[in-house]
Amino acid sequence: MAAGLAQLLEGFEVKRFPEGTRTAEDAARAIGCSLGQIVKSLVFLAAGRPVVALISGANRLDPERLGRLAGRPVAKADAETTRRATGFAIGGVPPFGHLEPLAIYIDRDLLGYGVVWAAAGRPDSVFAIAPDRLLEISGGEAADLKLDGPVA
Ligand code: 5CA
Repeated sequence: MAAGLAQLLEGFEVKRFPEGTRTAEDAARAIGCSLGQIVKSLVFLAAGRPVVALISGANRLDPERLGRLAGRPVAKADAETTRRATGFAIGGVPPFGHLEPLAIYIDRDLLGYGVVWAAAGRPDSVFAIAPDRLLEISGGEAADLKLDGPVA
């Protein structure tokens, strides 16, 4: 685990599942929580700059909405760009503790849960966090980001 992330995760319980938590579905199954409680940490290039969208596992990101907030055009980052910007491989990208400080946007639906689960830097590790702490530590902006969500 990267030094920065390890420090940020002090005090949080990191759970490791040998069966893997690479996708939101894998993570929800391993943890035994709802898909909506999984935090997908998706890296996009918005106006050429890497940004992170934290999206509920039950939702899909609407690139149009992200573009309005972060700048257009919006394109999904490939594996190499994701690693270069965050320091982590797809499937293990955490919601904070990235290599460079990145703008972070948080799906408002995540705020409706008492606790959510996010990747802890590896494709087999997750940690639980209250959504208000996720907002605080990530410095992210809560927004309507899901496809077919309420009109902003
Ligand atoms: N550990 C889990 C849940 S905590 C996790 O990291 N889920 S995730 O959704 O944040 O990461 C998987 C996501 O990476 C997929 O939803 C997909 O959007 C993206 N992804 C998977 N493969 C690729 C790829 N080849 N290029 C770009 N993005 C990809």
